[in-house]
Order: sequence, then structure tokens, then C-alpha cells
Amino acid sequence: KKSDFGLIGLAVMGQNLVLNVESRGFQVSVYNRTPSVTDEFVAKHPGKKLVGCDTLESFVQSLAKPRKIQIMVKAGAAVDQVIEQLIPLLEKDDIVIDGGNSLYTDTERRDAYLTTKGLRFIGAGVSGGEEGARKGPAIMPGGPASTWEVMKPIFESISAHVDGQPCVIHIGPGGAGHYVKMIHNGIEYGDMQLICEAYSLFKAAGFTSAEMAAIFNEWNEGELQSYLIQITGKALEQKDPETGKPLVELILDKAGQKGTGQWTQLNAAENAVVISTINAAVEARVLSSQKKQRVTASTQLQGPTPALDKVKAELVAKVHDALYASKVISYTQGFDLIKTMGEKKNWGLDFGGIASIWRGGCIIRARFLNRITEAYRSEPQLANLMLAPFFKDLLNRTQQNWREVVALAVTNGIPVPAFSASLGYYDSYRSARLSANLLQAQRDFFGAHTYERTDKPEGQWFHTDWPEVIG
Ligand code: 2AM
Repeated sequence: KKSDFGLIGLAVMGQNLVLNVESRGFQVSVYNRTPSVTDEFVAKHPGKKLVGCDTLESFVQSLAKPRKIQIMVKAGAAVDQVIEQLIPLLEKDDIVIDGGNSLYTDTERRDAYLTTKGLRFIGAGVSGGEEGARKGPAIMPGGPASTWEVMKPIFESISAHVDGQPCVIHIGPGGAGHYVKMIHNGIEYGDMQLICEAYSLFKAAGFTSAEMAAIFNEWNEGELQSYLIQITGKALEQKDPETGKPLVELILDKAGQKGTGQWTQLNAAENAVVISTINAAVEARVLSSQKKQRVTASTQLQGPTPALDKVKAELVAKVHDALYASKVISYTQGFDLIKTMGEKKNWGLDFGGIASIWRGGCIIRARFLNRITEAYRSEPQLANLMLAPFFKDLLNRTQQNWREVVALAVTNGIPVPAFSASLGYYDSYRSARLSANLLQAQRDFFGAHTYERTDKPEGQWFHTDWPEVIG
């Protein structure tokens, strides 16, 4: 019997996806560049419907037509190399799926290229890490709708499910799937940083690790319920086996990144979309990585002595609101970017559907995503998520505490770049009049850029002969 599905690249994600697909009743052929990895993997799983192949030729021959081949190799050149090796072996209408973290522009290029070869291509973002791959990830496939229809039964059966709904929808053509996965990762950066800022305030106020764990555990029972809040509570409970101390306090405060956050930043800059919360999160990682410089600066640049212990009692409820409101801003900005690109590319994106598939499998899974789905379902053309009834009420209810938290952080010298960037966006967006009138005066002053007036119809442009400045 020929296999229903083939997978190339047996690193952990690939292996777990294979086991997931197999567990749903499909026979899976597997291939890895280093054959010993294939042999060991198959030997480790006796009795499963797995076909190990040591050559790409035998792998391709073992698959039922149209062939469905998922590539799970390192993003970048390796994907192109595998595709090049596959092309001469494949036949018209065979389907190649790239399930790695590819840059969406690479996906667009590969989609166009494989189409010229008579082959079908899907660029699918797969989120959820190793565990998600094994038990059910969120999947964001991009490519032609007709190809999605062929892949749908397999993707829907292997994805996570929430309320009986699979956490996979056809995102759109071409690079849409990998694009949405990229924004998912940007949002993930934001969520993580916001939680870390909450932690830093609690820490400065003198909460113990056990007390902080209890706060996050409790938050996970309420509106903030999410995977990242949940693992934060668990992480804070963890003791170092050697010293018995809270493990988190022993971990070096130097964060890495793999680049999807920066891709999101670049894309936002190209499209002139404000994603200040995500930017703050990416930049916070950059500053964290400059540990040596920070240690030097800490003895040279002055700040206030934190005195948050006095407000300890009221801090929990306030930080809760600051975190929740900032999170709403982060998603507002992320969806603004998705909407902007979706329209530019004509992808026909379903924003509510995107939020709903993020409810399961992936790192940002959270209860509150339902609210985003509801907002877009009731108003598909919603310009800004903050103006949906639920989020408007939420922000109006939390904004006072949010401000007080940012103010406390500022007066106590505790960095909260993502909380404050979010608040800056909120206060700017809700300002009927900003200070850009002065900006326009400056531009007209030095560059004769002209300006419009509040007392004249829009579209009429004025220039002033400003006084000459000497020196
Ligand atoms: P390997 O076991 O032969 O190294 C993650 O690195 C996965 O991608 C591994 O399964 C690895 O195979 C595979 N991989 C990396 N570069 C590759 C390439 N150029 N061609 C094929 N597979 C590759």
C-alpha cells in the first residue's frame, strides 16, 4: 500500500508531526538527509504505519498520487535544496508543503516557481512547538484554495481542536499562511514581554517567587487565562534542584531571538503600521542581550530607589489591568498589520478565523481570542480592534489602573517599555487633536511642505513666509 503522506526532515518537530499524522490513521513515509536518523526513528516506533526511506527516489515512489510531501527542514536555503531535489522526481499536481518557519516572501517565490513546474505548493505556518506538533498544533496554510481542499482532511485531523473546531483554516493564497504565522510570532513576543514587565513590578515590590506564582496561577483562572500565563506560574514555582532556590532567579537575564520578531518589525515599517508594543518587546530582548553594558551603566547612570513595597497590596489588581489593556493594544496593532497587508496583497483574510485558530495548539492560545473573533464576526471591516464594544469597555474600565502602573514604574525607575508603548498608542489614538500641527509648522518652516488649516476645507494647502532665522 502506498502512503497517504510523506515527510522530509526528521528533527524533533518533523518526528512529532509524523507521529501525529500517523496517529490519525494515515500511513506516513519518512525521509531524512542523514539516513541513520530515519532508520532509528522507524525502529523506535514498531507497529506504527511508518515507511522509512533511505533515498528520495524510494520515498517519492512510496507515496500515493497526488503525492503530499511536507518539508520540515531548517528555514532558508535547505528548503530550496530539498525542493530542487524533489522536482525531477515528482509528477504534475503533486503537492509540496513547507511546514517550517519560512519568510513569507520566500514562500511567494517558491509558490510561483513550483507552479511553473506544474506542481502545487502550500506554505504552512505550524505553531505549538514540539508538544503542539505531536498532539495538535495550530496550522496556518497558505496556497491555492483548490490545494487546501486536498490537504484539508489531513490538516484538520492533526491540528489542535477547541470547542470541536479544528485550529486550522485556509489563510489565503501564496505567502499568506507564513505571513500570518510571522505576525503570530510577533504577537507572541509582545505577550511574553508584557508578562515579564508585570513580573518586574512584583519583584520590585518585594513579592516572593511563590507569591508571584500564586498571582499568575490565579490570573490563569480569569480573563487573562492563557498558555503563557499558565507556564509563567509554573516556571515561578520551579525550584533549582541543587540549591533549592527559585530557578527563575538563577537564570541569566539575557534573551535570545531567532528573527521572526524582527521580520515583523521590518514588515510593519514597510507598511507604516504602528506596532509599538511588539517593537518594544523585540527591543527589550536586544537590550537584555547587552548585559555587560547594562552592568557597567548600572553603577554610573542614576535613577530613583524603588519604593514599591508601600503599594504592594493594591499592585496585583492594577498590574492585572495594565497587562490586560496592553495585551489588547498588542493584538490591536498585530491585527492592524495583518489587515493592512491582507488588503495590499488581496489575500481575502478572515480576521475572525485567524483569531479563532490561535485558540489552540499555539503559544499565544488564550481565552480572550474568542473576543477578537466575535469583534470581527460582528463587524468584518472593523478599522481598529479597540473600538469593538467588548474592547472599548475593557479599555475604559482598565485605563486608570494601567496609567497608575506606568506612572509607578516611571517614578520608581522600573523599565516597562511595552506597558508604556501600549499606553502611548492608546492615548495617541484617542486624541482628537495631536501635536502634529506644530510638526506641520516646522515642516513648512524649513521645507515649504505646506499645511492644511482647521478653519479651512480639507485639501486646501497653505504656506507661510516664516521669518528668517539667523545663525
Ligand atoms: P539532517 O539530520 O541530515 O541534518 C533540521 O536541521 C532538519 O533539517 C534535520 O532533519 C536535517 O537533516 C534537515 N536538513 C537541514 N539542512 C538540510 C538540507 N540542506 N537538505 C536536507 N535536509 C536538511
